[in-house]
Amino acid sequence: MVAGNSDVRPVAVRHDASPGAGRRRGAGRVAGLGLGAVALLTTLTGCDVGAAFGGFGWPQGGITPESQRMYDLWIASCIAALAVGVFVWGLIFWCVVRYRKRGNTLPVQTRYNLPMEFLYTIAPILIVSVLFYYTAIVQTDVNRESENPDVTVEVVAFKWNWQFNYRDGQGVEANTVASTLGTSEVIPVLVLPTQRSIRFEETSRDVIHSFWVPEMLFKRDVFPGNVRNTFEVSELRTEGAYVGRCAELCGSYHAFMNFELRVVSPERYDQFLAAKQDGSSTQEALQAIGEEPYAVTTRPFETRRTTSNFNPDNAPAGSGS
Ligand SMILES: [Cu+2]
Repeated sequence: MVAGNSDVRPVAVRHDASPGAGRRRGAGRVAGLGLGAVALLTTLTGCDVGAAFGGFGWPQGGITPESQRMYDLWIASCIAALAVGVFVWGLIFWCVVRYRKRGNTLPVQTRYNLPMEFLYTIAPILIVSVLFYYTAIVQTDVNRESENPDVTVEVVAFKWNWQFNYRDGQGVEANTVASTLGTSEVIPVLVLPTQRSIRFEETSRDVIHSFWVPEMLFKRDVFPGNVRNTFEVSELRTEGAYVGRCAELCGSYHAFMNFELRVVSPERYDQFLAAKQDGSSTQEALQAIGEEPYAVTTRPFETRRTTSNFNPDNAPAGSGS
């Protein structure tokens, strides 16, 4: 239809001389001021905006500075996306109203408007570049490891539990000074202090697991073999008990592979470690510093497998139908 219409003029037509141009320029200025004000307001009250909208789906209540930085990045990205979204929705509705069909005359065609095409090619690239820039900064920050962390703990994962080794240094060469081993009866409790930087060094005895404490808003895979995944938190801010989980499907009891992170004051952490080194069990050492001896956020899993319900006929392996 368009091709056959001799009235089509593939050039942009300037409206500056039309009677309504002044009014439109004024409206544009008001809209621009409004957008600027909204942007300024959201920048100034960024944190409150995040809280008001439930973190835009991001979990709140992270207990490390790293989790706070990731949260801030998410909130800022959401606000930026919403600002772009509101602007685009505004343009769409404005066009729908302003250029609604009024007759059979073909509207002004604005193809090959180079400045416009340049703008909507450059603008997304700029937006993505800014997002990439801040993402790279936060990611580098979260992955940063210090020369000499205050505490180093070796996380050993196996089907289907955890062992936590408190180390006297970094790397495989360091020695374990105290250890906590999880069993089917007792959930392993990882005791760590506030106000100190903590390095986690991960290794697996069998398959790939993943060390995850939801309140740290961070998880990292635990690999078997000689790959030693590490990460660090610059501090744990809030004392308390936090459930930890395996976040990598690792077999039948993956869902029950829980542990507990118990964050205590640095003084009580030192007392706990001293008690462990003196030969106390983790439960005795926890009791010695006035903590609950057993996990309070999760409990040992019940396998519910006996010969009567799992393999009632006592059929030997390989004889299944
Ligand atoms: Cu696992």
